[in-house]
Amino acid sequence: SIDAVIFDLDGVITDTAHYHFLAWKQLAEEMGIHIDKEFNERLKGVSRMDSLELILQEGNRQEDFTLSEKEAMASKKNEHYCEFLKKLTPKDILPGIRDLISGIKADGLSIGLASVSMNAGTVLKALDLESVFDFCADASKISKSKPDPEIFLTACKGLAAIPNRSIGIEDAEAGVSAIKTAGMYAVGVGSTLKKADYLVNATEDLNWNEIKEAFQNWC
Ligand code: B16
Ligand code: MG
Repeated sequence: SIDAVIFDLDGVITDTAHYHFLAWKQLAEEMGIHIDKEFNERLKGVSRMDSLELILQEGNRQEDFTLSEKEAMASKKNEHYCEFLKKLTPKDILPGIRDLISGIKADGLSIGLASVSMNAGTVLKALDLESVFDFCADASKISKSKPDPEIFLTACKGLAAIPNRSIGIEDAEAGVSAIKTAGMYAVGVGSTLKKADYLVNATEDLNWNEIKEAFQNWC
């Protein structure tokens, strides 16, 4: 049987992944570094400072800045990002997510969040989804970002759920790896996530009854 379902936030519940991209792009361009959507795939689920390192590497600039300069750059990115977040409303919940949550709740299962974002609380509030989650594992509760399994294991623990009886839903390669290393069942959103146990193209294709059935076959 299933203990819990644990959601990634950015890219699964809402498309803040796009806002992260725009904010990083703005910062990168100020430094003459070009990043595109394909490169952005590598930033999904990766912490703010680790994302900055990847961008600097991309532009061969990783040796050019001190730690405090990097911290200033990361805060600047976050300011750009928070500007975008002001526009976020419950209408920005991705298609299929509300029905999925209702199905899980109707079965009496726990729902958790596994987001390494320090803005996760602000995002959930803007979407009016705070009351949906029985436990939120966020940046304040972990020390390693995805693909480390820590965030998903922290969420399982907070929900008193056994990992191999729990489902994780992710849109990022690093996130799917984190779910699998945690020993959970991985639902991937996005056709490139080949390591997922169950794959859909987009959130609107997430069907709770089908996921449950696939999970039973995996057990
Ligand atoms: P912040 P998730 C992650 O959230 C994002 O996917 C990633 O792009 C971002 O850099 C990271 O959060 C940190 O976010 O700068 O807001 O602390 O996918 O784990 O929900
Ligand atoms: Mg994500």
